[in-house]
Amino acid sequence: MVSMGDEADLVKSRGRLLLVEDEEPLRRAVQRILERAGYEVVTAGNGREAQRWLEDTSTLDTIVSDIRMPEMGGIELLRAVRAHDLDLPVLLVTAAPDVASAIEAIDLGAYKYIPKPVDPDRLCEYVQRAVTLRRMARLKREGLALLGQSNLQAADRAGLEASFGRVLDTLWMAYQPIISAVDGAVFGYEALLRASEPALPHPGAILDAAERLGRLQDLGRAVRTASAAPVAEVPGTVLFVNLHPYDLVDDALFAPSSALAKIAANVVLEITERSTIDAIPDVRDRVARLRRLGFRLAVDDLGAGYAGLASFATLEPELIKLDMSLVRDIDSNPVKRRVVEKMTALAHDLGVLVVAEGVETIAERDVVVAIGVDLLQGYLFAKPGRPFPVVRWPT
Ligand code: G
Ligand code: MN
Repeated sequence: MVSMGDEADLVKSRGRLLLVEDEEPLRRAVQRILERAGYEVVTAGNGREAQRWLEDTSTLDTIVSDIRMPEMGGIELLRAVRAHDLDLPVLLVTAAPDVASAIEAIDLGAYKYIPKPVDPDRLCEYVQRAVTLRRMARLKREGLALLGQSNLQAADRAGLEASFGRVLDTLWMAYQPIISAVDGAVFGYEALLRASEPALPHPGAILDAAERLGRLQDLGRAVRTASAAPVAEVPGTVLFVNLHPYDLVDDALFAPSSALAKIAANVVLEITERSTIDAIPDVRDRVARLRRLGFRLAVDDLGAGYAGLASFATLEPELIKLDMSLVRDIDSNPVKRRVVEKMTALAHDLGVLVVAEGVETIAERDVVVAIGVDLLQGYLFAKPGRPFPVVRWPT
């Protein structure tokens, strides 16, 4: 919470920024823009000079840094920041990010790229959002502390690393059946991440930790290997595996010798519509390579409230999975019903199969079946469990 003393400070400043830029005229210009927008700005001429501000990052709300600088560049600075502060937003300014530094920056949780020449309005907009994020992260930590929750250790890197290590050690996959809407026969199973680590109690928290620690690749590889194991023992079983967009830049995903690639003809890779994949370098080429290995693709969480159908156009999926928010109460909500009808018709025009996720009631099932959805998944038929839960078809 903001104490009274801080409130007085807030009137003076909208936030405290560290600006790191080696070209002095540009540094001055950007500083002026930010100060006019109401921020307090401290500056450094390169990453090394910036380091003295990192001893206590709690006084900073956001870093704005150039990438290419003498002595110590922006990516190295970002790495130094992440060594002890997991949520200080870092905005990177660059003329042209190359693929390698872009990947590393994503890995280290860079907040955004700002292209040069710097557009003042865009800069201020990004900075404002970053500062807000920083304050939200602070409030969340303080709130958790007040509640005495163990997630508090997510605030410090060592604690989070230990928790994440225990996740990798105890990781297992639950499987949830995906069944035919026509006769309830099993079509396949979605593998869902589970672990016994109290500090990271659900898949969202685990993914968040992996992202903050730059360990998404390790998590993705562990998930894919674990997912494939029981399925490979029952030949012909169709497996649905969730990919994080970041997995698409991991070469291991494209290795024909991987456990998953060996059963690729029976694997559907789910990629969520919630985050954009268009930032991934050569994404279309990567998708084509997955197809050549034999994988099918699904857009997950379709209609989850995020804009556009960007990943649909990029992936040209064989299947779409309608988000459970569209399925919930569809029997009493004509708008959802029309949306699902339209999406299903569109998908069928394109030869795409439609899965309805999160079906919980008989009434919901009956409506999506009447609409002509192809496949069903949800607690009504089976909860996720160890391989392989039995399906119910209640009447
Ligand atoms: O993002 P994705 O669609 O892959 O997430 C699937 C999640 O939804 C899993 O965590 C799974 O446990 C959960 N889930 C599966 N079926 C149902 C359901 O019928 N109702 C609800 N509320 N959650 C479900
Ligand atoms: Mn999914």
